[in-house]
Amino acid sequence: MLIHRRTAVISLLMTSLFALSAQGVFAADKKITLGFSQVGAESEWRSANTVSIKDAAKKAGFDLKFSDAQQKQENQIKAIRSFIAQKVDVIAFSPVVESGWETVLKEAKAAKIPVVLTDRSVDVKDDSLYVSFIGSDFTEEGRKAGRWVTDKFKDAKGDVNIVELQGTVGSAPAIDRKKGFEEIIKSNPNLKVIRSQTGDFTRAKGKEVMEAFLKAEGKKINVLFAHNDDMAIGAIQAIEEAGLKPGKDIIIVSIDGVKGAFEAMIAGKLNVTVECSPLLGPQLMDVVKKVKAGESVPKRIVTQEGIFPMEVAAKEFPSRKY
Ligand code: GYE
Repeated sequence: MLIHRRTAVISLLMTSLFALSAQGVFAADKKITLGFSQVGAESEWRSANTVSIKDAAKKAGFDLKFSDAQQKQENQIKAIRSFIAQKVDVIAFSPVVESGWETVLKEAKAAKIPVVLTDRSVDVKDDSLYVSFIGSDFTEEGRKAGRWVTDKFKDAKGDVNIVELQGTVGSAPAIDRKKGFEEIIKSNPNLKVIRSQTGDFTRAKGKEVMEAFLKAEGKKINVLFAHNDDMAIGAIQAIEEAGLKPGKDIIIVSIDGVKGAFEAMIAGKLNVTVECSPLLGPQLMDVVKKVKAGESVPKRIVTQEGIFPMEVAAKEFPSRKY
C-alpha cells in the first residue's frame, strides 16, 4: 500500500516535472514572429535593405513574415492588417509615404502589437503609435549634397542651373532631401533650381524625366541633383544619349552610395554620392528583441553615414558592403 502510494506520488511528481519541462522547451522554442512590410524593390538601395532584413531575421532566429508593397501605401496597410490578424509579436515597416497612417497604427496599438519604423518615418500627431524609428537623417543628406554643390561652384560668376530628380512624391526622403539641399544652396543666389520633378526613385523614371529636362533646357543645365543613385544612373544614360558628357558637361550629385554609384564614379560619370546606409537589419532585430522582452528602446536611432566624391571611389569600392 505504502509502496503503491509512494509510486503514485513519484509518478505524479514525474508527470508534473515533465509538463513543466515541456512548457520550458516550448517557451524556449517559441520564435519571435516579426511582420515586415517593405516599400518595394525600386532601387539598389532597397534590394540591399531587403537582404539585410532577411539575413538579420534569420540570424536572430525570428519567424519573419515579409511582404513587398510595390510602392503602394494601400498594399502596406493591407499587409499590416494581415499581420494584426495573424497576431505577430512585432510589426516593422518602412512607410512608402509619410501621411495617412493614423488609422492602421491605432488598430495595431489596440491589438497591443508594438510597431517599429525603419528607414522612413511617418507624420502622426501621436508618437505613441510606434515604439522606435531607425533610419537616416534625410535632411542632413540633402544638406551634404547642397554643401558639396555650393563649394564646387563658390567661384562661379554667372548662374548655375540645377535640375532636381525627386524621390517618390510624399515620401520622407524626397521631402527632407529637397528641404536640406535648398536650405544650403540658398546662401548663393547664383545657384538656381530650374526644374524639379519626381523620378519615383527608379532608373527608368530617372532616365525618362532627365530626357524631358534635356529637351526643355538643353545645354543650359549645369548640375543634376538626384535624390538617389538609381535615378542618377538612369539620367546618365539620357545625358549620354543626348550627346553630352555626364560628370563633365553636367555635374551630378546623388544620394545612397550603392555599388552602381561607385562604378559610375570610377567611370567618371558621377561626381559625388552622399551615403545612406540600407544595412538596418541587425539594428532592427536588436530593437525587436528588446521590445519583446519589455525593455525600453530609444525613440530615434540615427544611422551614421559619410559622403564620397569620385576621387576616392576606386579606393573605397572594394570595402563597400552594398
Ligand atoms: O534613398 C532610395 C530608396 O528610403 C532611404 O528609398 C530610402 C530611399 C533610398 O528607393 O534609393
